[in-house]
Parts: sequence; structure tokens; C-alpha cells
Amino acid sequence: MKSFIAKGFSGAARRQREGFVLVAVLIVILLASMVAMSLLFRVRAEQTATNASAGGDQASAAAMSGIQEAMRLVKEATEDADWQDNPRAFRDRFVFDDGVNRWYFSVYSAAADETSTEQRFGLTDEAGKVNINHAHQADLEKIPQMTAPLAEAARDFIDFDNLERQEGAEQEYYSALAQPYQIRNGPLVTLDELLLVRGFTPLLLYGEDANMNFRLDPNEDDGPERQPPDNKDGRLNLGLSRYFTTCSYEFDNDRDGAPRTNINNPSVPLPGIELPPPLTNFIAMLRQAKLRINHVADLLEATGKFKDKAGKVVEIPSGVGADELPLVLDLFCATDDAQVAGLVNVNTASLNVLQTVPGIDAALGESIISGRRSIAVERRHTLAWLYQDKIVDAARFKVIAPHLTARGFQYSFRVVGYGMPSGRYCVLDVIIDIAGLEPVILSLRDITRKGMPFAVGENPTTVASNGRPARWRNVNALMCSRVRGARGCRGPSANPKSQIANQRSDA
Ligand SMILES: [Ca+2]
Ligand SMILES: [Ca+2]
Ligand SMILES: [Ca+2]
Ligand SMILES: [Ca+2]
Repeated sequence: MKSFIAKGFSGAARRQREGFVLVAVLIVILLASMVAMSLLFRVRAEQTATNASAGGDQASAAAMSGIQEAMRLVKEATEDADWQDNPRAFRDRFVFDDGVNRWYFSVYSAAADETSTEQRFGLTDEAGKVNINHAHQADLEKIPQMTAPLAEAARDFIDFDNLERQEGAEQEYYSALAQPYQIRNGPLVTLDELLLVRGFTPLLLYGEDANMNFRLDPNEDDGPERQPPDNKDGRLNLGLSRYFTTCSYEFDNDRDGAPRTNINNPSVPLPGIELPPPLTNFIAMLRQAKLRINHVADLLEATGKFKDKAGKVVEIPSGVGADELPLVLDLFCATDDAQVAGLVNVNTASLNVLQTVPGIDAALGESIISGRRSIAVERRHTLAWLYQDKIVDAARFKVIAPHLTARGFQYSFRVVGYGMPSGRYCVLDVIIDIAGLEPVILSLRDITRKGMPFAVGENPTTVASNGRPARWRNVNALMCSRVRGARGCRGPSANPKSQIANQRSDA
């Protein structure tokens, strides 16, 4: 019995030990599988992160290819229209197939027609806007929503002095704010800085386009029902940003890129080409008499009174009429400054912007806009057609010409780089500058967080307008020293199809 009990006990004890071992093994297996699971989770998480990052990088690279293509096209454009509205060059352009995704870009801007509710596939000429840093004489109140207090506050914020205009605001105003700050008292670097100026709000500056896609989305036309607040008028108010820039400038060079000849500087020799003898004679007389002109336009249909060798006053014509005007405007200037900033491009400015120019009223602005529609491309290179086509007389031409240009070198646009079928994307807000020998990026802002700007084509084009796939460039080469605020891109990594569908603004 004892032995039985002992045997029975020892058997029970063995089963208990075995049971314990079994539990221990199970726990070990459980632990091991938890470790394995956690390792697997980590591996998966890392892979997801890698994929996300790779996709983000590639979306960013596709967008950068769009910038490259925009630079190439606008630099080489022979016809002005090529860069303005060119879906073939800028819409759903295939860049690269990485075996998993096909990557594309689209370059887009606000439609030129302010009543349009859709974007345009092209670039925006910054010289078609008012350069707020150089708007000393501009009538800013011709811009919609610009009031005198806003205009004066902006001028005070930018001018170097601390003398407050009648309706303006200098440092004293900003020092008295709950959160005081130093005002610029100098040129603004970005348009966003206007938000620091008294009275300027994001709604005023950027309007109703909450998702920054240049399209009127349902929530942007339903009044206060959903964000943003809007006036439900069926139009997309893009705010002051449509009309203002901080970066327009050009080198005072002729069409061939050579510095223009300063008529006022006798030490600068005349251009080495055959010029009309009356003109060379007139310039020589001006220089000899140490007379200065304010602008080359002053030579138009002009006469000057000079003393001849005998001391007798003689009246001499400038020799500059309608026929000579294009050549004179291209070759000559009246300053030694290598650059001139803030001129308004007569070929691209809207009616509102043209009216800010001293001497241009609504009627003349409309004449300029209807006149430029019909003139040949080769006549658009100078302002001469305004006089040649009798849109203005010589006197008016002399008033308006110093504020105008016929070309632009800084261009803004947005570009989306995206991959199919993953739906990953990157959206950049860009300003480029082609004034120098090599195009550069002036400003680069990642606005991917605003969402996919619009539905992409069902069958995006797979070849470039030149018949070849768009070039896949080393994006780092683009990131020149003048890039400001460049950041990587990473579109949301949720289900790509639903992602793009959700962002569809025309759905
Ligand atoms: Ca000031
Ligand atoms: Ca929108
Ligand atoms: Ca709304
Ligand atoms: Ca509206």
C-alpha cells in the first residue's frame, strides 16, 4: 500500500513535473513566438517605413523632374503661349517606372481667367504681378480688396524709415501688440511676410482656396457650412497672392544678353552695330551737353535744343520714331544699374495689375489686353507695339514705359509628383528664376499636407511632348544654394486608391 501510495504518488509527481515541463515549454514557445511576432512586426514596420520613405522620395523626385521640365520649357520657349497653358507638356507627364510604380508629374497654376474654377497646366509670370517691394508709385488700391489702410501699412512695413503714413503703421504699432515684433523696414523675402502687416489675414492673402489646388472645391463654395469661410458666389477668390509678388526683376540686358548701353554715361561706347545717324548724333549731343534722360522712352519723337559750334541754339531731332523704337528700347537704358526690379510685364499682367501702373486707367488697360491678343510674337519683345499700334501716344508712352517690361524671368507654379498604382504623391509650391545663366529655384515649399490637388488622368501620357520620356534627373543637382526651405515629401501612406479618390476635387 505504502509502495503503491509511494508509486502512485511518484507517478502523480512525475505527471505533475511533466505537466510543469509542458507548461514551461508552452510558455517558452509562447515567449518565442511573441519575440518572433515582435521581430516580424519590427521587420514589417521597418519595411513599411522604408517603402513609405522610398515612395515619398520618388514622389518628390518626380515633382522635381516637373520643376526641371518647367525650367527647360520656359527657358527655351519660342512662343509665349508654350509655358502658359500647355497640358501636353505639363499634365500627367510620365517620368519613371521603378517596377512597382509608374511615376508622373503635373505642373499647374491659377487660371488666367479669374472666373475660371479650374487650374491651368502651365506657369505664372511673376512680372505679371505687382512687386510689393517696388510699388512706390503703384496705385495699390486698384487691386481687389486692397484698401488705403492696407496699402499704407504695407508700404510702411517695407520702407526703410520709421515715418508713419497717414493711414499706415510703423514699429510703434507693432511694439504695442500683445505679442510685439520687429517690422521688416526693408524688402519682403516672401509674400507670406505680408501676414505680419497690420490688417493682412490668410483669407485676404490666399482667399478661399483652402487646399491650394487653384480649383473651386465644394467646401470652398458653400458659405460657412464647411471650412473655409467663402462667399458662395461660384468663383474662386485666390486673394491678394494672385496679384502680388516679391521677386520680379530682370537684368538690364538686351535680347542677346549683353548689358544695355547707358545713354547717360559718356564713358560707355555705343553698341557696335549700325545705328540711324540722327540717333547717334543726338546721343553724342546729349552726352556733350551733359544732359540726362530719365528713361529711353524720353527719346521717342523728341527734339533737343543744343548750342552749335558757333554758340547758336539749334533744335535737333532724336531720330527715334515708331520704326526705331523697338531697337532703341532693346539696346539702350538710362542707368548704370545692372538689374531693374518690379517692372510689370505688359504681355502677361491682368487688367487689375495694369491699372496699378501710373498712367494706365481701366480703358487703357483693356486696350492693352485686347491689343496684345493679336500682335505677332516677335513684336512682343519690347513695349514698342503700344506706340506703333497707336494704343498710346508718345506723351503717354513716356509716362508708362518706365514702369513696364515686355518679359519675365521669375515664374511660379505648383507641381505634383505621383506614383501609380501606389497613389503616393508630393506637392510643391515653386518659384524659379531663369534670369541668370542657369535657371535656379528661388523658393520651394512642400504643400503635400494639403492633399492630392486633383484627380489624375485615367490614362496618363507616357511620353513627353518631344516623343521621349521626360528625363529622370539627379534632383540634388537642382538644389542650388538659393533654395529656401526645401523639405522632403511624404504623401499619406493609406490605401492609395481611396486616397486619390478621397482627394478628388471634382468627385
Ligand atoms: Ca518703415
Ligand atoms: Ca481648392
Ligand atoms: Ca465653405
Ligand atoms: Ca467665392
